[in-house]
Amino acid sequence: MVYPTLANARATGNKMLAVLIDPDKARRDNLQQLAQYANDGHVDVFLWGGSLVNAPQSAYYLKLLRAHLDSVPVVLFPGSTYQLDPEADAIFLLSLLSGRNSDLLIGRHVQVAGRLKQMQLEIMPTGYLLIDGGRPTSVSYMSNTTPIPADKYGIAAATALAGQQLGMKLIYMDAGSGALNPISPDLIASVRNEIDLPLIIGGGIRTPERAAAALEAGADMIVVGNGLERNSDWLPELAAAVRGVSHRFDLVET
Ligand code: 1GP
Repeated sequence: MVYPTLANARATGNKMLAVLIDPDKARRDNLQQLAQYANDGHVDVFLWGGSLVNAPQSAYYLKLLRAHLDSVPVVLFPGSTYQLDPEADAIFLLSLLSGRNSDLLIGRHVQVAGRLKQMQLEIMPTGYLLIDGGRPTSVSYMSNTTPIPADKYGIAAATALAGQQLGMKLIYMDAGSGALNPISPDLIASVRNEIDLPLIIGGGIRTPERAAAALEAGADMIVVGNGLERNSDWLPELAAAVRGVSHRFDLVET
């Protein structure tokens, strides 16, 4: 089960690192290398999903990744209902709370509810918030929604809180894949202070420093996709930065 680990991260300050793989951009050698890093203890969770579903080999690549992993879970982060796959361990069942597109708040969920039940994945109801990352991203375009402006801390915090009140189990704030600017520490801290749920932050995190800044501001798990797609050599350094923040939390606690 993935959720207890996330809840524990929130409770203890044991920070987590997720690597996002876009099935459309997956490459065999990169998947194998990422799996190796994960088996060596550098990755806590893989996320699997993207905006397009062109690649005919997507299901095959997910199987391949699973075959190479010892125990690290794979969570679906679906950009489309076509990305549901029973081969994964769990799913972030996203409601795009920052938008006003009813299809992404409830419509598509209804379409696939029966199918999802049959798959027996661990389902994590997720309040998903898009934050402006300095340039239009695939997800804002494809979802036909406007991200929350990067300096509207109150709106972001109120949106996350509404998600918690509606029964979401976690909040994922995303500047979108390839965002120019990651979500600022001040905005992360504002949301963190308003909710009790695990908080996931992604979009534009391309350096260990950016990862550490998001975690120190209150993220429980960060997500890195784009920055590892072509070159994953820096993953151990990234993982060390994540562990470094957890360690600092330990020192504060003791
Ligand atoms: C996007 O949060 C993820 O949904 C990851 O973003 O690809 O910019 O790392 P990047």
